[in-house]
Amino acid sequence: MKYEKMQKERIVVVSNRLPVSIRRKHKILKIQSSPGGVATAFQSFQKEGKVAFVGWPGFIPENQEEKRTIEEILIRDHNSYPVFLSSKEIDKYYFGFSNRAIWPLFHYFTSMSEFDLSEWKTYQEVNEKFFQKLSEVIQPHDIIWIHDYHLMLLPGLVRQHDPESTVGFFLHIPFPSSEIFRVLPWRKEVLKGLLGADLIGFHTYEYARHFMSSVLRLLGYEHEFGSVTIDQRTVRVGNFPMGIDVNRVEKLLAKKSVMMNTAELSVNIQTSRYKIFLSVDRLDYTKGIPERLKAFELFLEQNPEQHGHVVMIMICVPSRTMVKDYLLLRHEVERLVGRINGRFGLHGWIPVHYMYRSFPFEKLLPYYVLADVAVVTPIRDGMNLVAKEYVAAKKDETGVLILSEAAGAATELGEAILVNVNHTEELAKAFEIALEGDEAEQKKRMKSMRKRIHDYPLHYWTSNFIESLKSVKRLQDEKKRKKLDMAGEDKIFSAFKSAKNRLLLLDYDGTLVPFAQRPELAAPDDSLIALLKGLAGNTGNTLVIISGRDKETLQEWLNDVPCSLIAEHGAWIRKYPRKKWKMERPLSNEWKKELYPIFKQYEVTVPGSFLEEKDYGLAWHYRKANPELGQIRSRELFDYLNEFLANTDLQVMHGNKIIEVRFMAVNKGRALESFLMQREWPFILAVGDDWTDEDMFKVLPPSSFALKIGHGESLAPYYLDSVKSFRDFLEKLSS
Ligand code: GDG
Repeated sequence: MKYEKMQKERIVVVSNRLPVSIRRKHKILKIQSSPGGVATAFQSFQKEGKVAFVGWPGFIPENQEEKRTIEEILIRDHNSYPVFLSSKEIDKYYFGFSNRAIWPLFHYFTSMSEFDLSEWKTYQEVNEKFFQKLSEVIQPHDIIWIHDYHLMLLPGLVRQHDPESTVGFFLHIPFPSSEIFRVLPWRKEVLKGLLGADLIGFHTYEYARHFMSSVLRLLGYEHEFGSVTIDQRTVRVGNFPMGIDVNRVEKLLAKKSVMMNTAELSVNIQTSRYKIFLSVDRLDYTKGIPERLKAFELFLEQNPEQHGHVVMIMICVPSRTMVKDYLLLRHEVERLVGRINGRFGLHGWIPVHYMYRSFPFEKLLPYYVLADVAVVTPIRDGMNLVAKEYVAAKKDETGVLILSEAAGAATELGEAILVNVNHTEELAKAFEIALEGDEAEQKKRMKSMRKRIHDYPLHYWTSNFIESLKSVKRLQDEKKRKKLDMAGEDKIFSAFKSAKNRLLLLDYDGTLVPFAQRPELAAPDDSLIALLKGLAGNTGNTLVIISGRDKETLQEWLNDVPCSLIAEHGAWIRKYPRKKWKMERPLSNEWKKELYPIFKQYEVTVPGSFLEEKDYGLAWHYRKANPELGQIRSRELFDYLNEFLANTDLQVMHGNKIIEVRFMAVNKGRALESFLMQREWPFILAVGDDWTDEDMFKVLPPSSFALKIGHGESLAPYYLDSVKSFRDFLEKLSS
């Protein structure tokens, strides 16, 4: 189907469900927009007609005619483009792969994850189906924002068909540690699918870190400053904690009907008589509902004086009722509620009020307002908006929030009573603390949490994500413009010619010579020596070769070239015409004792790899190892060393088939200081290929020229594809 063309920039939001609900009542279709959720985040865009939605309408039409009618109405009245799914597809893609494989796995319930090939296939097919619909809807300049774990292959599909498109992806649930993620049989396909996006957002920094670590370990793409470069395309990974629509909450709180509901509820639940504990969640095993009940039971056991004075109101919203584990959970919860009420209930007092139903938000809000304590205890939760809604509803700054440390929200709401939900005694104690705590202190905490949720409301999340997505796009465009073309070359050549004193700073491996199987095999060929001699022989030129290699090798290979040498990333300098090496600053080697056995273990267990000991560095080379094994083990070692060396002055770098540890204080930038200060340089050219060269680019005066060999993020304003093209450039420069 072809749709009418839009002229303005539009955000196309793709998610499993559309923000509308459809019901059939007495053979008549009722279509309603459902407020709340992700759709609210786009309200301001919606008013200006700048947003469209693609998703499943949650309804299976009876025939083609009904399908067409629904589609027409949804597009006309709700800017919504439906993807119709069959009941088999819903069963396998939604209840199956999404909710029986991904949901438990990503929440660390590994043993509950079921991996079924036919469900995975349907998941792929449904993602294709979403893509088909999207490709009918999408127009040039649209921004596509894909949501959540149901559609992790979609970014990749969009990218394959339209390499230029602008695609963002946001995951609403946790991204697990790579140890957990790799359990998934189709892990690589999922990662590749996600990496089709330009920006991938998570609720917390932790999830973003887990994702990047999985990308490194499973696909071998490294990340720098929160970006991954894939086939010359930069993908940014970031954390965008989702806020709530504070305005909507406040408006509702001021609404007469809500105030009346609140007053009425206050009488019904007898707030003058009881302290109210409240929990609100979908009935899901990740939400820690049995854990909360067991802790409440213990609390009642340990605090008989509270009998008849406290009530726990539990609102459990029916969810995924077709999945077996949810049914079992419901039985478990109802059994526990029955047990507690049977054990402690007195005439006229029921400790747990359990409601298995959902409420319109206006009816839910009074519960938040009246609750003395909100108990939010997920075992694992991407963010948890209930915690934030409770805080938003507490206009008078009373109330206490008990919050699981395993909810994403805990990173923002640190003033809550943070608990480990698996520790029943600790959780039971938290109930006591919430009741007995100092009121002034509680108010202070609530006040500062309220300030935070006001500072980062839902529309901030939306605009922040969209702005970041646009900025990645700008960055990608800039990068395309950065390739050194004829005009760029001419600019460098003419600056070179008109300057009398020129400083040339050239990295060695990956810049002047390609990488070889073993480091000792990358010796300079005759034509390179001739080229360097030619350059250095020109009296206006000061040539510095600046490398991570040991000083002996550099000396042996480049002794005849009249140039200065910098070895081990700056630990050693030999300034032409002197022949003696000088150490930049006193360094200790104590650390090697600690790291040597770790490196040695990798040398022994990865055949073909070897250890190189430098004066002030240790390096493990795996170029000659079995490529797959080398890749896997190197990522593991890199990750491990990164953690191991945190808070030390040592740094681990993952170079080209090499893992190296060196001093942070020693870097190519520092090593250049004395050269840069030696005199005024009307012309400086610095060239390098990896991130150790970025330290050099950082210290260059603004008028200098910097050139990166290869792709990837760089401070250098220009890049060239290969060593060969750089050698050609140098030939032209020296001729
Ligand atoms: C996923 C992630 C992440 C609840 N009962 C009723 C009702 N609700 C509303 C709440 C709240 C929302 O549902 C629940 O959001 P949560 O964040 O608590 O949890 P999930 O549904 O699991 O959501 C989660 C979220 O996505 C957003 O990224 O925070 O971690 O798992 O807004 O108010 N709303 C109404 N009646 C109810 O009975 N109307």
